Amino acid sequence: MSELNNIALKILENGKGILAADESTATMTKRLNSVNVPSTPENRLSFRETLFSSSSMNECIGGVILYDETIRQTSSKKNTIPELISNTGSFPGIKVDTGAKVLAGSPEEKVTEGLDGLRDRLKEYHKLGAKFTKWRGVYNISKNYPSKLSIHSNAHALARYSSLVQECNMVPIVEPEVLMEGYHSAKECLKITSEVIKKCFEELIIQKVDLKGIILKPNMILAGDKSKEKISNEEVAKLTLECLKTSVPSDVPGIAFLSGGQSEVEATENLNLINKHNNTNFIMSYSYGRALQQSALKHWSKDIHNIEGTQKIFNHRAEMNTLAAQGKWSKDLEI
Ligand code: 5MM
Repeated sequence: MSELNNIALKILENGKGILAADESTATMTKRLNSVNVPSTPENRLSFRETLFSSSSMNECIGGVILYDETIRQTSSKKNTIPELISNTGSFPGIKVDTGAKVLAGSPEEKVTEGLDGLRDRLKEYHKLGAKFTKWRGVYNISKNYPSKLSIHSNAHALARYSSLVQECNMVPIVEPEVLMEGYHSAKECLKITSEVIKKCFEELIIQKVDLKGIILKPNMILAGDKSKEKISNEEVAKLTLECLKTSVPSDVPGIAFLSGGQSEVEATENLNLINKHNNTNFIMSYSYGRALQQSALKHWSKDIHNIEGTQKIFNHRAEMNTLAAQGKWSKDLEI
């Protein structure tokens, strides 16, 4: 088990974070269409390979979460994508859930599926080079939601998934995402997120998951995107730390936040303040999708052959977030 603890710590060492490049084909198609690039397997690979061969991979990106299509693809230099990532010193990981589906008994909510046949899929991913995995449960805040049923069902699935992943010698990333969409206040986000995380750990313990061999991927505590309330970045950091301090067992080695729709700089600034005030023993880093890729994708779409230009933009974001993961970022470093 100390092997899993070592992998988790290595992924997040020295301010390193995780690049979430595990968009399903449907999501990646939306992202590519938004910048007028056709979503073909070649284009999806071309953008991702551009990121995975950037120089910041070495110093900043401890792990990359892949999607099933990508883990099976071959780079332009003829090595597999997991090899390309491992050669930079980073760890390849894989999203193993099969998506959030309507929750029976509470049809306005979702439960994440993918447990059937998971043990065999994990063995295959492990052979393909994966060292860690990801599963994401999603929760909406509104008047009557999330329901106890959704909190319980998603926690149960996250725990069963984690147990199978550790059995197969990989580190599970546990991602309970309380969505930013909605009218809720930051205080409500704090209350719900704390409840959701506590329930996850209750279930993880029942399923005998070794907490030293996981990484938690939570949302930060924010007011809903449609709420009138505006809270400061300092307040986001304070509430986020309060939430994690009271709901995460101390055995957990590391926390890697999702960006959840925050702008690139906002996600960096909040992470920086969290680390400046970090009064816990947890490593606090990032596992960003949109907040690492947005500007790079925009630039790449203008000329997909301008690899260097795209890498420069990606490197900058990765470097800024790695500084933030050590509380060393400041606004004047942004270009
Ligand atoms: C990269 O996006 C992932 C979602 O893909 P699908 O919705 O297509 O399954 C997502 O799970 C991601 O890993 C996290 O939500 C973090 O991404 P953001 O953009 O919130 O940092």
